[in-house]
Amino acid sequence: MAKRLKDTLYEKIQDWRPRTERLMKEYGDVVVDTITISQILGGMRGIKSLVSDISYLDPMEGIRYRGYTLPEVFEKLPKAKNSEMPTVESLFYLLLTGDIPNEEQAAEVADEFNKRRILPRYIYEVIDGMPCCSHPMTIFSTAILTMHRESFFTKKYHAGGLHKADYWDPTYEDTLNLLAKLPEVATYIYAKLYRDGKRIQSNPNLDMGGNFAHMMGIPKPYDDVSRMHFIVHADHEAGNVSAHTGHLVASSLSDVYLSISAMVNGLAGPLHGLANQEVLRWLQDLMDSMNGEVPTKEQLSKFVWDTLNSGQVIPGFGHAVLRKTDPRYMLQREFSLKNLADDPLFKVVSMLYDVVPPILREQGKAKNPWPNVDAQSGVIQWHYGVKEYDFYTVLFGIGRSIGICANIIWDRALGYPLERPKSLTTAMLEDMAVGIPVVVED
Ligand code: HAX
Repeated sequence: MAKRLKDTLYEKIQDWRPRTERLMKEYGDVVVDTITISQILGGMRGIKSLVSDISYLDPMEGIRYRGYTLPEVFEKLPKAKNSEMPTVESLFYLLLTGDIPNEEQAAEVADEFNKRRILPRYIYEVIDGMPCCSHPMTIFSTAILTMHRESFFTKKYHAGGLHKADYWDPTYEDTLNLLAKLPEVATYIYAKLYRDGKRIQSNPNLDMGGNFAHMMGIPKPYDDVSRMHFIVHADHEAGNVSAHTGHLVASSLSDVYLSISAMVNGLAGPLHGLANQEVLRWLQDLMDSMNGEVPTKEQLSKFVWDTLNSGQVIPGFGHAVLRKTDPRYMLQREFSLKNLADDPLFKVVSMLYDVVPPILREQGKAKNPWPNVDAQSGVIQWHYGVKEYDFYTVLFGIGRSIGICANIIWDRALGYPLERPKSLTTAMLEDMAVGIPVVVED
């Protein structure tokens, strides 16, 4: 029988700890980066100040999970039954341990999720009790926050006697309990908001992606859409708003319920995860202005310029780190070319891929004119009948929780401390700037 995930993880943690301890003890004074005023005032872009071994984002290549590119992840992970897509459970195993699981190891995660997926009764009541017109992300965050009372970590911590070296253990239990429940929470929010509360009971024989599609009531290949969606959104190294928020909040020893609820709130901003909703809203405005006809390239260019000239961003384009087309966009585009090539909205998205980058270049502001993950994801949802686009970021939130929880478990295992950078005043920056010659590059 294969070793259980938790035992494997414990061994990995034991092996890893001396590396972090050695860096801290023997090399703590090694300079990693220097910081400029424009970085401090410019949203800390590019400052190397976080550690994550779960994923790494190369500006030209895109994201790697545990050293694997996304195409490698999709190729190597065990597939769901009757499907081309890997299971989300196998991705969780990879992110947590760094190993590609075999079928049996992936099945253990699926089994753990199945045992833990039932929602406490009060979660339905909390969702039912939310005021009218609450955004699905607000409801999602609130539901997760409310489950804080379930936290093993918090109970054990307050009971006393929980050794720092063991913090990761109840955090692992909280993580499995939370991740298992997110599809149930999300599909109930969907049922409540858009289907008069008529929810579909989950099927314990299905994997997470399959079960999510089942609870949404959408036939194949939506199960593969869900698997792909959760996997591509799982992690994007540690500095983006959602990942950083999750890490920051967890660093105060808030449990995963508090931390993931907070990260969901960061994801809900239009410059981050909400961009997938914004893309669809913007596309709908475009289609309305075209009376539903697919626009010509000239009409599309004019619409893009009008958006820019009115002081708005083009949603789904640009990135704080990436400097090429997002591989997450490309993976979803390949799926779309195979499965929804004739969809009028997808045709427009394809045209935007040609039209927007030269315009953003001509405008000369965006450092990266290429599409990001959010330019594609909503169109696929729309095609399969999920047309309530303010729900899209909830789907992103399920995926992103997987990576952030894996990071939080490792943060605890490696004993990362409370995060507390230092702030300065503008006057202090001015004082530092005076008398220091400005370096002009050739
Ligand atoms: N449309 C218009 N202008 C854009 C732009 C876009 N898509 N992307 C960047 N710019 C502008 C910025 O607003 C900024 O303008 P100002 O100098 O007037 O402030 C200028 O170009 C320089 O920005 P940048 O350095 O290239 O980009 P940032 O790191 O500051 O911001 C963003 C990165 C993703 C926020 C940005 O590209 C953007 O707003 N994109 C549109 C929204 C979007 O798609 N967000 C999702 C990103 C992926 C993600 O996190 N998903 O969850």
